[in-house]
Amino acid sequence: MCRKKIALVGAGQIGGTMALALAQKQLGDIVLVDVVEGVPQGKSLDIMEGRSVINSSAILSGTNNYADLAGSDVVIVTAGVPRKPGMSRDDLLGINYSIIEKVGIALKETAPNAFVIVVTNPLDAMVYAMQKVTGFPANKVVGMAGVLDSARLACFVAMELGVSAEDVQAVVMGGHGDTMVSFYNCVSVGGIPLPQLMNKETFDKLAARTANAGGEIVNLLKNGSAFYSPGLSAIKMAEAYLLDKKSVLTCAAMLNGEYGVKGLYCGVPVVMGAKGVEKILEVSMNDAEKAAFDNSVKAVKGLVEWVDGHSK
Ligand code: TXD
Repeated sequence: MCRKKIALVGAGQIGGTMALALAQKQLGDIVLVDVVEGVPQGKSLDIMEGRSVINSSAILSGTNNYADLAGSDVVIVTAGVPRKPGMSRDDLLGINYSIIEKVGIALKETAPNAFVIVVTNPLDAMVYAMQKVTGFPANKVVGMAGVLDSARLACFVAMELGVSAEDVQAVVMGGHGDTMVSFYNCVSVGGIPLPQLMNKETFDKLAARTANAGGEIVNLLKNGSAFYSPGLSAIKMAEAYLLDKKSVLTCAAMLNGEYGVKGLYCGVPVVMGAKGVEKILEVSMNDAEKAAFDNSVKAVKGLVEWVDGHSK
């Protein structure tokens, strides 16, 4: 059992999923924070009561007070609203920005040394806003999207080939929106490059489903967005940091000239360990992939300009 303090800001669908996964993995003690009275307290108590069933000694608590974030080692932020059918992630910009700003101001006061993982949409703009509001080093503020998008593509490839998803590794980069880019040459199936097993036409269909995978679930749920796989993806990032795993994960990281981009957060593969983002890995792209990636960066830029125009 690792006795680090992990704060989950937002105790909704993803927050609750993460609390359970963290307790099962015993990655630390868990504080759930939300503005709704009773929900963080109720969810943490519910999991506390199940600990003897899952053999966990994690301690969970729930609060409506940001002061309880004090001394957190890791903070995962899902505070905000999810989309409903017919909405794009970008439609959440205004409402979620004001929430991220509040949480960021609180984090600056209470947990200046934390590793911060932002999950709230529109992801790339929200993680940019969080870094800007807190002023924390960019390697300690990251966004979760690429782990999820890559897992979705890996799932669809595994389903198509009839193989185990655990043997498929995939890379989906760019902004977490309709313009995200799936890389044909970066998928491996048990170490075998995908182009040896699947033609590009089939892959393109799976890539299109990946770009729309969040919307597919929103349309099914009708009253919210995906939460199990997003929650598990964020925990994978927290684990890489807490256990200094040097994991290669795709996440929204601040680019400083890599891929020809400077000063923007965008989904790229990184090495994640005890220093947070320890290195950004540069994937070589063909002309079509580079054009698609640049188009995705352009979409992120538009949202970030809005944030810059609204931040104090
Ligand atoms: O890949 C990704 N990054 C994502 C992101 C994948 C799926 C969903 N993604 C986004 O995560 C989604 O669009 C939302 O913006 C967030 C959270 O999704 P979730 O499904 O967990 O939403 P809920 O269930 O509505 O939970 C949000 C909680 C809710 O309990 C609110 O009361 C709370 O956030 N909330 C706050 N907590 C703390 N502080 C403030 N200010 C606050 N405002 C709302």
